[in-house]
Formats: sequence, C-alpha cells, structure tokens
Amino acid sequence: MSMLSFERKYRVRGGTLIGGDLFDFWVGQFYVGFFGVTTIFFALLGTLLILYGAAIGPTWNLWQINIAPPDLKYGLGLAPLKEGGLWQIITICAIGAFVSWALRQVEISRKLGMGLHIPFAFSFAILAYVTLVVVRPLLLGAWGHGFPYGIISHLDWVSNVGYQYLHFHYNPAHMLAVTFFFTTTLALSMHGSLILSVTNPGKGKVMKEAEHENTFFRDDIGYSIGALGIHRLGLFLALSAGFWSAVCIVISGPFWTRGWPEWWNWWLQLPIWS
Ligand code: 07D
Ligand code: 07D
Ligand code: U10
Repeated sequence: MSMLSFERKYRVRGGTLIGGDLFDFWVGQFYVGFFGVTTIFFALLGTLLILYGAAIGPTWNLWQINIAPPDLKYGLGLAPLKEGGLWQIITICAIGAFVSWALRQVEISRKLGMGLHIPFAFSFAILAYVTLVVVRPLLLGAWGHGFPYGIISHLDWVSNVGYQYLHFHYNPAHMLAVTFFFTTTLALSMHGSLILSVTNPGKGKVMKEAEHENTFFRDDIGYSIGALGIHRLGLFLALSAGFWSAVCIVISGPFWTRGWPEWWNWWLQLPIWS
C-alpha cells in the first residue's frame, strides 16, 4: 500500500516509552517500536507452541484443536510440557503479546499527542482475560481452573463452569455484564444509524449536522446526550461490560461456591417478610 500523504505528516520521531530511537520506525504501514518487536516475539512463539500442541494432539481439525490447562493435581506448580506445561507457556506468551500491544498503542498515542483512551480501553479486555487464566486460578489454587485454548473446547469450558453454579444467569454480576453488553449494542446502533441518517442522506439531498442530530432525539425521547456525550457513554458502557464480566467470573468459586440461584435467598431472608 502506498504511503498516504497524511501518514508522512504524522510519522514523527519520539513518544517511545523504552529504547529511545532504537525501534522508532515503520515497516509498511505498521509502526514497530520496542513493543512491536515484543508483540511479534510473543505472538509468534505462542502461535508456534499452539501449532506444536496441535501436532502432538489427536487432530488437525481447526475447530477441535485443544491445548488444555494442567490437571488440578498440579496445583499452582509447573506441569510437564505435554500435560499442561504448553498451556502455561502459551498463557505467558498471550499476556506478553496483549500487554505489548497495549503499550505499543500507548507509544503511538504519545507520538500523535492523543489521549490514552484506546490502550485504556484495551486494558479492560486484558483484565477479563487475565482474570480468567491467572487471578481466578490463583484464588482457587490450581492453574487447571483456566480455560482451554481451542475453539470448541473453550465453549465447553464456559458451559461446564456455568452449570457448576447451577444457573449462571442468576449471577448478579453476570446480569450487570450482560445488560451492559446489550446496552452497548443498543447505543452503537442508535449512534451509527443517527450519523448515517444525517451525513449520508442520498444523492442530491443536503447533509444535516448536529442541530438535526440533537433535535431528533429531543423529539423522540425528550433528551439528547450530544456528540461528545454519546462517545463517552459508549466507552463507559463497553468498559463496564468487560469489567462486570471479570467480576462475575472471579466471584464464581473464590467468593461463592454454591448455585447462583441460592445467592438470592438473602431476599427471602429480609426481616420485612417475617
Ligand atoms: C470480532 C475481533 C477479531 C477476533 C477474532 C478472534 C483466535 C483464536 C485460536 C485455534 C470479538 C480470533 C480468534 C485468534 C484461535 C486457536 C487456539 C472480536 C473480534 C475473530 N475467546 N467465545 C469466540 C476468544 C473466551 C465464548 C470466537 C479469544 C472466554 C462464546 C473466537 C479469547 C469466554 C463464544 C473466540 C476468548 C468465551 C465465543 C469469536 C481470549 C468468555 C462464541 C470471538 C483470548 C469471554 C464465539 C466458536 C469474537 C464462537 C466465540 C476467541 C475467551 C466465550 C474463536 C481469543 C473463555 C460463548 N471466541 N470466550 O468475535 O463462535 O470476538 O465460538 O480470551 O459463541 Mg471466546
Ligand atoms: C476474555 C476476551 C479478551 C481478549 C483479548 C484479546 C487475540 C488476537 C488476533 C484477530 C471478555 C485477544 C486477542 C487472541 C487475535 C487477530 C489478528 C473478553 C475476553 C485480551 N452469557 N458466562 C460471560 C452471556 C450463560 C458463563 C461474559 C449472555 C449461561 C461463564 C458475558 C448469555 C452459562 C462465563 C456473558 C450468557 C454462562 C460467562 C463474556 C445469554 C453457560 C465467563 C464476555 C444470553 C451455561 C464469562 C470474564 C466477556 C466472563 C461469561 C454473556 C449465558 C456461563 C457477560 C449474553 C447461562 C462461565 N457471559 N453464560 O467476558 O465473565 O468478555 O468472563 O444466555 O467466564 Mg455468560
Ligand atoms: C474506529 C473509529 C474510527 C475510525 C476507524 C476505527 C474504531 C471514526 C477514522 C477502526 C475500526 C475499523 C478499521 C473497523 C474494523 C475493525 C474491527 C471489526 C475490529 C477487529 C479487527 C481485526 C479483526 C483486525 C485485526 C488485525 C490486526 C490485529 C493486525 C495484525 C497485524 C500484525 C500481527 C502486525 C502488527 C505489527 C507489529 C506488532 C509491529 C511490527 C511489525 C513488523 C515487524 C512487520 C510485520 C512483521 C511480520 C509479518 C512478522 C510475522 C509475524 C506476525 C504476522 C505475527 C504473528 C502472529 C500470527 C497469529 C500469525 O472510531 O473513527 O476511522 O478506523
């Protein structure tokens, strides 16, 4: 792809967190940086280890490839490579790659003199992942509580863990997370459709602007949050979805071991009923 004119203007030196000028260059359209190198290192090593795990496993069927965490008997220790050790190294590589990616986003933002909102947002995805494969297993005392790396196998894990608590929908933090996910899609569909309706009115028609956007929602629901506001709200909703997801899984086991429907007994036990 040819270098776009605006890319030349913004490809400035500096803003790196580490390594000074050493990796301060681009390869094609990609900014490299120290954390670009560490991203490639961890992603490549992790991918090769998954391929190795697949090679010593029973199938090359993409959907069925599975790299399982160690058996619970290994607790928080290291497991032999073929009995979960691979999963442990791949987990280190994954965290290394995700954190490197976030730090590379920080460097790019600094170069451009932008806020750090993007790496901040990505950190919530990393938080959810780390909660699943590090924090919860640590609290439960075994790496075996992490989820297996495989397309179908990780779905089996979600289902099994869900039923282990009888009915995961009764988990109050899961309710909050699900509601935030649903609200995020509602907000994005409202925003996407509003913007297209004013900026892309069809051939020969005049484009509308903020006044029309605000007026539509005032007429429709009595209030307009505004152009900046909808982006703040969107970010808040999306990050809350990830945050409450991390909460809903970290409390399952470490802080609540029975079925989630039972948690709601506090309601029946309120003194106002007796
Ligand atoms: C669209 C951005 C692009 C990213 C994509 C994912 C890989 C994995 C690895 C073969 C929105 C690339 C996938 C690199 C290949 C191997 C070993 C992001 C977009 C296209 N899941 N999950 C999927 C991951 C967990 C759950 C799909 C990752 C938790 C359910 C894809 C993680 C729980 C369903 C996938 C992760 C969980 C899925 C589509 C990490 C709770 C589905 C994802 C690192 C969060 C859906 C067959 C997507 C599906 C699905 C990847 C974690 C539940 C394979 C990388 C343990 C219920 N998950 N997942 O579009 O069709 O994300 O599954 O945490 O129904 Mg999952
Ligand atoms: C963890 C992904 C992080 C990704 C990263 C980046 C790459 C690079 C490269 C493409 C968090 C990866 C990048 C690999 C790719 C290229 C080039 C995101 C993560 C860092 N549930 N449930 C959730 C719903 C039920 C259960 C969350 C709905 C059942 C368990 C969300 C329903 C039972 C767990 C959610 C439903 C059950 C969850 C997931 C409906 C099963 C979790 C989103 C309508 C019988 C998980 C932190 C998330 C969780 C989770 C939604 C049903 C069990 C709120 C809508 C009743 C055990 N469920 N669920 O967390 O909270 O994303 O994980 O029925 O562990 Mg649930
Ligand atoms: C938004 C917005 C807005 C915009 C926008 C957007 C939000 C109004 C102004 C952005 C939105 C979109 C573009 C819409 C579409 C996006 C999605 C649906 C989200 C999901 C995205 C994807 C699925 C794409 C994912 C692609 C990725 C992550 C890129 C992959 C790239 C690499 C792996 C290279 C990364 C480069 C690094 C680390 C720097 C170093 C680079 C090099 C040394 C050169 C390359 C090196 C190699 C080739 C070595 C080999 C190693 C590799 C490839 C990695 C190994 C891993 C493997 C798995 C193979 O609001 O405003 O508009 O646009």
